[in-house]
Amino acid sequence: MTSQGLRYALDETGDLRSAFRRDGYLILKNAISTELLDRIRWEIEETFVAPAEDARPELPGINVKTGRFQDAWRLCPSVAALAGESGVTRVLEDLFGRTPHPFQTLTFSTATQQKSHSDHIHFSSRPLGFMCGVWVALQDVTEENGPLFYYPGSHNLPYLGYADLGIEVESDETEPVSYGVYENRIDMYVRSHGCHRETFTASKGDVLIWAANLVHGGSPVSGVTDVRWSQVTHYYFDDCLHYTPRLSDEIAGDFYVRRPVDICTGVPIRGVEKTVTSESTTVPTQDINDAENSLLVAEVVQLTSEVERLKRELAAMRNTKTFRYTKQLRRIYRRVRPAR
Ligand SMILES: O=C(O)CCC(=O)C(=O)O
Repeated sequence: MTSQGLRYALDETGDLRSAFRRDGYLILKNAISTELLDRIRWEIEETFVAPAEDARPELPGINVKTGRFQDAWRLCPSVAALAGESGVTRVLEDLFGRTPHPFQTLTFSTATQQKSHSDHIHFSSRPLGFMCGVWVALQDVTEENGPLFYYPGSHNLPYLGYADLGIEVESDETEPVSYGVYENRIDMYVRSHGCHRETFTASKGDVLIWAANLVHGGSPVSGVTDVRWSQVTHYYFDDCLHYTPRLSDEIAGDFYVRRPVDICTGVPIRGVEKTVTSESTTVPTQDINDAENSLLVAEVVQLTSEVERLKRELAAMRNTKTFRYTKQLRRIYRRVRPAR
């Protein structure tokens, strides 16, 4: 990142972390070199768009017609270079206190016009919040060509999944329908909690970092063209359970676990395995309690027998001639002792 971009973020917000915590997003102006941004567009065009349809490389997630190029980093090194851009990753490390790992890229040549959602529904973590998206403008974006929108502060509302919004998923086939219902309900939800939509009319090279639970999307196109080059990179952090709430039944403890890999290093992101079931969590606890209980019971038994032994000793002592004799003496002494 140019020092200009980082200075903007610091000047505008004072403290990066508190601004990110308050708003759920952070803007870094003019943070990426034009050379890298242009190279991404050129590589995508050359690799996927220019070749005849039957000569195009077959990669899942690449859709030339809709202008959506998922994980183009597999064939375009510049896409990976942006995902690992050190100026951005340094800011992420500062915000989260852990090393960020890019695990997915979405490069777009057109406005996405996606409805409201938070990334939490697609990519989440336990502990919650250790995931973020980084959006980069590969060209200037205006009010007309479908700017990114977001609801500042919405990330501070509860993390909601389908079940929390009263959406039932019956099967894989009905899931896309449920997702449409989710988009409408999450939008209604954040607005009913006082959040207001803002749009990001970005200049080429501007970066917006969003928190996992920030509700955002793409505005409709209102001008003559839907051309709008941008790239989103999704990041995870080490030592979390990485999972997909959309495909999980969290209430039943059934997590759809992901095994993400760092795009830049090829190394799996260190995850926490979800191997603990309800049985195995209760059994050791019971074992510990049982062991503690046995020790306590043994102690009580020992103390009770000690008390019994002392009682017997006392009774025996009371029966001795010495005790009876000294008892008389103690009585006399109490009567004649001098007053204090
Ligand atoms: O770029 C956009 O218009 C929206 C992107 C978005 O919502 C996403 O990638 O999650």
